[in-house]
Amino acid sequence: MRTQVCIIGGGPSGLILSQLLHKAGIDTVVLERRTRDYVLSRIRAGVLEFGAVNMLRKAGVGARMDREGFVHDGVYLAAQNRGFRIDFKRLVGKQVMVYGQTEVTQDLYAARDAMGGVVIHQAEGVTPHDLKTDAPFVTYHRDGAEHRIDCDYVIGCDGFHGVSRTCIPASVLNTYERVYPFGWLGVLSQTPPVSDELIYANHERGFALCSMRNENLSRYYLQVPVDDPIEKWTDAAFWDELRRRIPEDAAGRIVTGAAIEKSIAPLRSFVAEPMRWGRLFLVGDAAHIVPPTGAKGLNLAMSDVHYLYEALLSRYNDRDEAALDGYSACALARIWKSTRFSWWMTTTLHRFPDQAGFDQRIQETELAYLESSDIAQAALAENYVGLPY
Ligand code: FAS
Ligand code: PHB
Repeated sequence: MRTQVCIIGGGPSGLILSQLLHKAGIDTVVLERRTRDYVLSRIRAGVLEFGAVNMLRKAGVGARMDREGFVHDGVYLAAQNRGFRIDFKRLVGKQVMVYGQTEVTQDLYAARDAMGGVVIHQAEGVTPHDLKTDAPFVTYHRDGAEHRIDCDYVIGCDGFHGVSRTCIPASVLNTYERVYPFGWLGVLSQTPPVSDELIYANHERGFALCSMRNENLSRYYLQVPVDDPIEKWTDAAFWDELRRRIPEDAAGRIVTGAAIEKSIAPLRSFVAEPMRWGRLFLVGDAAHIVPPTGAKGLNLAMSDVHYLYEALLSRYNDRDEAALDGYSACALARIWKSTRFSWWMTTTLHRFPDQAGFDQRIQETELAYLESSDIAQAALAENYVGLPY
């Protein structure tokens, strides 16, 4: 088989890149290791920056999001049993969209099907070859046979544990990492959200986040030891701890219910440089991971796609490779700014194991300063709604 752009990974970044290129007349094939059902069973991000919203609309995939998503003008921060609101719309004139990554991925798959896009599932042992030549190819196994795809470019949209980043020689690749000494226990419950907008709560017992998916589907997170056995967190234990960490008025409104999904995820900041090796380009989690505190993971994948899509368009339409040559530096500039914001949100809102009373007071003062200063709030708002592409 031959295609112009071979994309490894059928998550949100691989799918939207394939969709955008297809709409521009550029041929792609997506190779996904898992079944579609498995990919769609993952519960992940919940907040879309306005840039990501525009990307989905541009890809012709925004209709259900615009119908069913929730536009949020702001967010609440809380500490010491009281909260205050950051008004994005008033401060920076922008908003965010609350619409789950699962829905985004579902909509992208539907759009690929509608356009006859080629997404090959259960592609095992995907291996890029000859990346430093002008005739790269990718091999994979499926149905007991080996297959080969010749292409112009290979795009690694295969996430943190994918194969593409490993194709960049260790002598060339630089990685930067911070592993946080805690995890997030996430719970999905068919209960009405406790608040009309998200609540990020700092508490001496640990961080809590109240989010949602729709008017009867709530998403909550608690900071917990990353090695906690999930069995320790019965529904009752979860709801009791959540009530302790958020302001009493919100705790009093919580409607509890059975968890329909419960999992503990580790938190890390990770950036790999460069995001290109010959004809291989890295996108999304294949190149970077942020702690979900800033709601940036999926949104950074979207801005990577924006830069790479525009660069491939220049190459194929105008035979101009300058933007491809500049992709890595351009994407990394925005990635590091979002990495900084996600690190700041995480270090300000979480309780660290070795944290002294002084550190807790500094965190509370950081939030008190935010509450008192429109300038400080505007800085948070411009990062949360998404820095310009
Ligand atoms: P993805 O990991 O989504 O997709 C990569 C795809 O490549 C997968 O389908 C995988 O099966 C496939 N693949 C991997 N190796 C392959 C191989 N060798 N061959 C073929 N296919 C291969 N972000 C937020 O903004 N907010 C959140 O709350 C949030 N919560 C998260 C919770 C968890 C548990 C995790 C893991 C991530 C979370 N994220 C969150 C980040 C997440 O949303 C990512 O940023 C987003 O999925 C990035 O999309 P992709 O880059 O497409 O990578
Ligand atoms: C979510 O709704 O899953 C969510 C929202 C905001 C975050 C992280 C996760 O910062």
